[in-house]
Amino acid sequence: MTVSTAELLDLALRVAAEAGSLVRRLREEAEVSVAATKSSPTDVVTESDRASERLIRDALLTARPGDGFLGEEGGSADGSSGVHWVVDPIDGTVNYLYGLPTYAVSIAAEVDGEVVVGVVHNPVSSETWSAVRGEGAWLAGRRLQVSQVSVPEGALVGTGFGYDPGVRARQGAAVATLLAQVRDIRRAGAASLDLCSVATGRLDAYVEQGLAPWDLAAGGLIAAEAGARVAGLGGAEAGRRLVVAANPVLFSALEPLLSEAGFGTA
Ligand code: LIP
Repeated sequence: MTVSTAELLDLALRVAAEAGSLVRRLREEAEVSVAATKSSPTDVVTESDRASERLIRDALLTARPGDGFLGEEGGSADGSSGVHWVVDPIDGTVNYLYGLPTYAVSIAAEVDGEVVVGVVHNPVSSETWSAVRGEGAWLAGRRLQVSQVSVPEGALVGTGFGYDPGVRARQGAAVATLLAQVRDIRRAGAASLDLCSVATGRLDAYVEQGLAPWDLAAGGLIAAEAGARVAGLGGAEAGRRLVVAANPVLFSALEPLLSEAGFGTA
């Protein structure tokens, strides 16, 4: 099927900006509270997450009624057009709950199962990253290029942790091993923004286990279109088991260290 990626990008940019304005206003005007918990008592959802997802889903499917939709907060819909939206209405929900400025609206469009458009919008910094497959990654009109750091000891590495205490213990042990082998570690709390930081050269690499499709879809395309290899270990695809993003030379240098430290183990 022929789909205009330019049309999908324009729609994603518009809707991400609208959702970003909504969640920022709710954060500034109201006391944000936990509406429910999910996989653990610390895996929270706020009414803002839900309101953002409703806005995004309604806007996208009103504009393109035949599309499919997958959202973190449960709003899913099958489609018939071949276009499927993958959305995190607020990525970095805990940061949002605490009033930390590191959260984003993440919107990706898949065509026949392949992510072709990605938009990540930080409503606090007013930064919007975007990418169309094969056409580069962009921020504020500037084409992005990942850093060229080639050795682990010179690499600033972003990471994150899941919500399950047992998983976190294993992830923490892996990060503790890696810490002595790299420049330093950063834990920002929003995967989509971590991936955009790799695309922008603000991080040299990113590694995290347990990401959901909506955490990865848009930011993964943006990082890849900026020159990063975005994958798991041993040739695996990036996914819930593990996501690693870095320029290809650094990726290869990091891979044995990540494996030996225990990243990606169940
Ligand atoms: C978050 C991810 C982050 C991870 C957090 C959380 P959420 O997504 O973006 O990378 O470390 O634990 O999963 O839950 O805020 O949408």
